[in-house]
This record gives sequence, C-alpha cells and structure tokens, in this order.
Amino acid sequence: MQFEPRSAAPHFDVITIGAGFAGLHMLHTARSMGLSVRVYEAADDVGGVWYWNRYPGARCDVESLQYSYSFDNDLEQEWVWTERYAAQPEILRYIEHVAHRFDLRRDICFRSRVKQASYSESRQRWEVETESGDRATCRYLVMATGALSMPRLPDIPGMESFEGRIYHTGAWPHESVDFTGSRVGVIGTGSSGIQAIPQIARQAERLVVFQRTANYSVPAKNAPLEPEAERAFKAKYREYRALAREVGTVYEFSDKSAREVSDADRLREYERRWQRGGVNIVHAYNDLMRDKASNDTIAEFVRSKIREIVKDPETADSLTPKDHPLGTKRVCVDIGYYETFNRDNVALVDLKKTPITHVGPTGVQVGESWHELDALVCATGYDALTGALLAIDVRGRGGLQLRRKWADGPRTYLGLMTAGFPNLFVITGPGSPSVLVNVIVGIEHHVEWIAECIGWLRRHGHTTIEATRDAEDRWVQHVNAAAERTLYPMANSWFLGANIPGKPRVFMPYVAKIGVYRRECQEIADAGYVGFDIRPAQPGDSR
Ligand code: NA7
Repeated sequence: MQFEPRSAAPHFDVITIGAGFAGLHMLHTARSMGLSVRVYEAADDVGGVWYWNRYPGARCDVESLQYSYSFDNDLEQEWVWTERYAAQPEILRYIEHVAHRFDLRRDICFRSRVKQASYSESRQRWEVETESGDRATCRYLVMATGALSMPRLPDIPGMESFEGRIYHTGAWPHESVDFTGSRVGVIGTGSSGIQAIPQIARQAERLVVFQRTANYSVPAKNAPLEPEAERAFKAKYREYRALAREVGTVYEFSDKSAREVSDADRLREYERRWQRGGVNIVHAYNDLMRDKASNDTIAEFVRSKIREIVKDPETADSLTPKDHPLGTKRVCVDIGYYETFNRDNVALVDLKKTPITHVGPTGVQVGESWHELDALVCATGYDALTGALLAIDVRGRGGLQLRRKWADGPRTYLGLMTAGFPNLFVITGPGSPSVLVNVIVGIEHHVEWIAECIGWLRRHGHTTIEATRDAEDRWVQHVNAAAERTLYPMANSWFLGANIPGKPRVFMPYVAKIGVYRRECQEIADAGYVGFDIRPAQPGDSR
C-alpha cells in the first residue's frame, strides 16, 4: 500500500533517520551544501548507540583521539579527552558538544521513530511517516540507523515470567542502577558483557555469568590521557587522520607473517603488545586474519594468559575460547575481566556444558542447578547491520518491501544503495567495511560519498540514482569472495547473522582495507557512477 501524503506534509531535500555519529555528520554536511534537511530520531536527544548504551563499564574500544570526527580541525583541537579509552558519558558529552557547536538540534525531530518510508514513483520522492503520524517528503533518504542499534533479548523459555529487574545493555535506563546487595545474573560475554561484568561484580552481593561462547579479550591498559601525549598526537592530527582514511584505525602494523619469525620473537612481540593494551595485538603480524596456523599462535598466547590469570582451572578452561580463531568475532578489550573470576562473589556458568533450561520468576534453571537472582542483565547483542533498517517498513519501486527483498540476506551495491530503492542511501550498512574498522572513519567516508553524489546529481540536472541489479549482484559476489579469503567465516558471529535464530547466514561486512574500498567507491563515482541507473529531472521539477 502506498503512503498518501497529506498536502501539508513538508518537503526536504534530505531526510536522515538517526541522530548518532552518522546522522549528525550527514545533517551538517548536507546543510553546508545548502540543502534542506530533516532528521528523525527515536531518542529524546542526540548520541545514537552512545545515548542508549549506559551500562556500567560502557567504553569505546578504539582510542579516544581516533574515535572522533575529523571533518573540522578546530573541533578536533579544542576537544580534550581525559582517558586513553573514553567511557560512554564522555563520548556522549562530545556528541552533545558537536550538536551544540554546529547548531544541529534545530533540524532534528526527537522522540520520532520512523515507521514507514515509501518511494513514490510518480513524484520521485520518498514519503516518510513516524509512529506518531508526523509525515514529510524528501528527494534523498539517508538511513543513519546504526549497525548495532537493535537490541536483542534472548529467546529463553520463561523470560517473561522473571519478576526481578531485567536490563539490556543496549537500552540501559537513564537513572542510575544500583546492584548493591543484589544477586545479579549476566547473560552474554561479548564486548558489552565483558565490560559490564567487572563493574557489576564490585557492586553486587553475588554475580553469576552465563556464558555461551568464550571470547578472546585483551587488556585495555586504560589510563588518564597525559596532556603532553595528547598535545603530541594533536600536533600530527592531519597525518594520523590521513592514515586512518587508509587503514581505519591506526595501529602498529607489521609487514611480517607470524610464520617467518622464531617462536621466542613472536612471544616477545605478543607480550609487548599485551602489556601496551588494546586491539593493537591483532596487528602484530600481517597474516593473523588470513592464515589459521598464524592465528593459532596468537590465539594460544591469549589462552595462556587466561590460564595464568584465572586461578580456578575449571573456570579458566571454560573461559578459554576454543571454537573460533581470534578476531573472527570482534576481539574484546577489557579492564580486569578475567581477574573478576577470581572473586569469591562471582561464578561462571558454562552454557556449552549445560544450556539454560528456563527462566523462572526468581531465577534461572541450568540443568540441575537453580540460580536465585534479583536482577538479570542481558548483554546479548543486536540484530546487527540489518535490524534497525528492516524495523522500518521501507518500500521502493512498485511497493517492493526491503524486508522482502532482503529475506535471504542483505544485497547492496557498495554497501551504499540497493536496487529497486532510488535515492535511498545507507550509512555503514551491509556490504561496507564500516563495522570492521573505526566506525567513525567509515561514517565519514559514506557521508562524503553521498554528499558528493547528491551534488553531482544536482549539477547534472538528474533526479534519481539507483543501483542496477547487475552491479549489485557483482558487488555481493565480491563481498562474499573477500570474506572467503579470510578466517572470518569460521566463527558463528553477528557478522554472519548467526546470533539471530532464523536470520539468513550471509557474511555482511566487506572485508577490505577502508582505503581500498574508498578507491573502489571513488573510481565508480569518477567514471560517472558506473553500475547506477541515473534518471533526469521531469519537466517542472525543481528539486
Ligand atoms: P555481542 O558481541 O553480539 O555479544 C552477545 C553475547 O550474548 C555473546 O556472548 C552471545 O553468545 C550471547 N548470547 C546471545 N544470545 C544468547 C542466549 N540466548 N543465551 C546465552 N547467551 C547469548 O554483543 P555485544 O553487545 O557484547 O557487542 C556488540 C558490539 O558492540 C561489539 O562487537 C562492539 O563492536 C560493540 P554467542 O557468542 O552468540 O554464543
């Protein structure tokens, strides 16, 4: 059914859905091109995932000085980060500062969750409607809905019967949550669980961690950011940003294979990087994500660290990842995660040995064992990459539903557009490398590409751009082939949709260096948008 706009529905050049890092940058960029823009945002303020993820310990695993916008020199010089890895409140303050500094809020409709977006072929416009019935039309629709923004509660029998407090890390309450004197269960040991567990353990009377898959985690070695170090980094900001546009996040990269050095040298290098902290360790050698034997060396190094830190051998064994290569699920960065299991008030339940039977009103049954709980924290992740996009009823040409088109997995061209949906752009969506790199670098690239594309269409008197099926098919094959050359498909990860029962198993991100991807996108644009069907304006159509 096509949406029938009331004549009063206002028209914009661009409507953007989402006011996180992506939506704000899109708004600022489109506005500086002289375009009229409206942003719809479900929350009551800016921030996206950093607005919602307020769980204890929430922190970015990319260093603060890199996890920020690069588009404005003054902004990056004036903002002062206090820690090597910024915690959620500080990142949210930064986003709020950006919104204030560029006066962005005036074009954002908060508390406005978009329900439907339909393309009108006769008007060559998108018609957008929110849950509360607010309607508007636009020429270009930009989905800045986030790759990890659709929280998922686990499908465990009896969840609804639990009478205690229940939380999801990705939808944490704004008021402070106090676990003092409480018996708390945490389900999930991905990045969110691994960050929250040490914090909750310090407060709760008892903490039970329900682990389905043991994950690799490396110490953050977080520390206050020394003003001198910050000054030195900022003095070279342009160089670092230029490098980030090639590599995503700047680490100490190596041009050596893990196989070409001696065991002793390799261990020394892993130890040096472990002591330094962060995901830098994954870049110790250039083949760790491509060669299983090389990957085994770093995986075994981290396993040995777990055995060294965790005193109880059975707990250490359960915490040791054995079923996937390191890095094929996102490597977690922690502050005292493994050490937490040496505390007397913390217990690990290994769901690989015995799965959860059911949740009852006062606790969780696991086989023969009953765990009495006052609160349950679900750190169970997201319907990643496609969840937030498909939560909106998006309808393209001929009323084609995006949900239906992607029923067997997402299909995009360049990760930016999908055939049958003219002038619909996706930021950091499936088919792009964004979630595999510093996502802000991915966002900035997409916003620049979209802005350049819109500018080009307008200069050439074109009205619509749409990916062709052929180009899309070739891109999907290209993305699959890139993943097959790596170890990524060896893990049941959210990259593959494996965390959602019934979701098609398709490797969604594009495993390429962002610099390579950037050049692919640029060459296509420079050649006049090869693989896109471009149509001229209709008579009398001004925008
Ligand atoms: P993740 O990384 O998807 O982790 C979710 C965790 O929850 C993971 O350990 C899952 O185990 C576990 N899980 C999910 N469903 C269940 C059920 N039903 N029972 C038990 N355990 C379950 O989400 P995060 O929020 O930690 O991190 C998401 C991203 O945000 C992260 O990559 C960073 O980029 C920031 P599984 O591994 O599926 O067996």
